[in-house]
Amino acid sequence: MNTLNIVGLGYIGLPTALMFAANGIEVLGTDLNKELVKSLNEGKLTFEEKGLPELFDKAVKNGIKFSEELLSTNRYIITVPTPYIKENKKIEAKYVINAVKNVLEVCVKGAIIAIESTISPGTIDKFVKPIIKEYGYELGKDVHLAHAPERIIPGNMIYELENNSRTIGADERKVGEEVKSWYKSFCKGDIVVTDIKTAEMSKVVENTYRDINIAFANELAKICNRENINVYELISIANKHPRVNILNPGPGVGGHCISVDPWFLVGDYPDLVNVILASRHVNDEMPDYVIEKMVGIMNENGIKSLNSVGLYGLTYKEDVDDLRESPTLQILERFEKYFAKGVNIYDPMVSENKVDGQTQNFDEFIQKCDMIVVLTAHKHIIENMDSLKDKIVFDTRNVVNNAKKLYKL
Ligand code: SAJ
Repeated sequence: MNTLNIVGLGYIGLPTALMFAANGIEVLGTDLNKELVKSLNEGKLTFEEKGLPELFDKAVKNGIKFSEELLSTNRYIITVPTPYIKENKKIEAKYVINAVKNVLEVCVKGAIIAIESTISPGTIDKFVKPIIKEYGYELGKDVHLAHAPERIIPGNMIYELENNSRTIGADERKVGEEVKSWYKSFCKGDIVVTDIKTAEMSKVVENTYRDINIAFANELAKICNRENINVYELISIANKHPRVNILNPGPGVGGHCISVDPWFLVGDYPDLVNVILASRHVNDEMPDYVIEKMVGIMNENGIKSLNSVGLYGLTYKEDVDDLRESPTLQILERFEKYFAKGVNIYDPMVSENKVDGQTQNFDEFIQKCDMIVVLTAHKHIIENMDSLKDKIVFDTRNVVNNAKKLYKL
């Protein structure tokens, strides 16, 4: 088989490229970012993820290559970012469009381009197919398209790459089966082949489902707070019902997926979305709710300044180093807006100071703060629970069991 060119070596592209290579496929990973390519060529990984160093070693042994330049070949997987446009909530497809254009410049006749980036339903029809025409290629003959959305979760990417089932969308069945055969080189899960639009929709729907269910848990937390009911006990009781599975409330929904993808549906179907939009609002308002409770706890305990308050956790969830859309960053944005200065910040997963008030010294952080707000449930805080025992703790993740005074969401 010919070399597989993976275009975009971020959180999804890199592990995917390594996985193909580790399983015997000849792979070239391409990225526009010179520094990133240089770092990979020097054997240095660009982010932390369980099992990634071992996978990297295996892929390098099998001859994976990294370059800023694309290769002239007949199979490509595009894994570039797809943010949304803040003003109208529609997809920002420019990175996908550029990647497709770059591929069309070099690909051989009959090449398959599989887009793995999350895209809103209709993106391939609206944005990608016209480019193929613009380049004078005939779709289905000179170039073939597929959509192969990813499903892996940061923190458990390698396991999920191998074991999750996947969806491949292609309007030509033969192409769908061909792309399926690529992924079969490492994927032990079912691989379902469908059309492009259904595949596009399935990905966005999966993340929207989770957003809605987290919003439900967050709304319950607010209701329980007013009624003085322990929301975690309530959820664990309700979950004993065989058909109920409520998720956990938290300080908000971060990450590049769940807090982003539902907006694609809002942007494209504004007259139809109700539950989806309401859930987005509930989750987006959680940082405000955390601040409101935080201020209440400070007042109750006579804490007058943020200088003696610490936020534990900067990343969007536990045991990853990813800060994208993180609830803590959203809380800090609100502080900045109201000139609320002086809060202390610590995150064991973020080894470079990214925000004002951040320290790399956990002991110093603990010493300085009378009150700690736990915003991310890293293993580190569970292992260092003892250091919280003399503190006022506001635990938004329900992991702390040992504090002078303990408040939950
Ligand atoms: N969260 C809660 N309560 C919960 C679960 C999560 O507040 O009960 C919060 C997390 O703390 C985090 C956010 O939600 O801030 C999202 O975290 P996550 O672990 O649920 O998901 P992601 O964003 O890391 O990854 C998701 C996954 N999608 C689904 O589970 C449907 C993953 O499988 C996708 O591949 C990924 O999005 C993606 O790239 O689309």
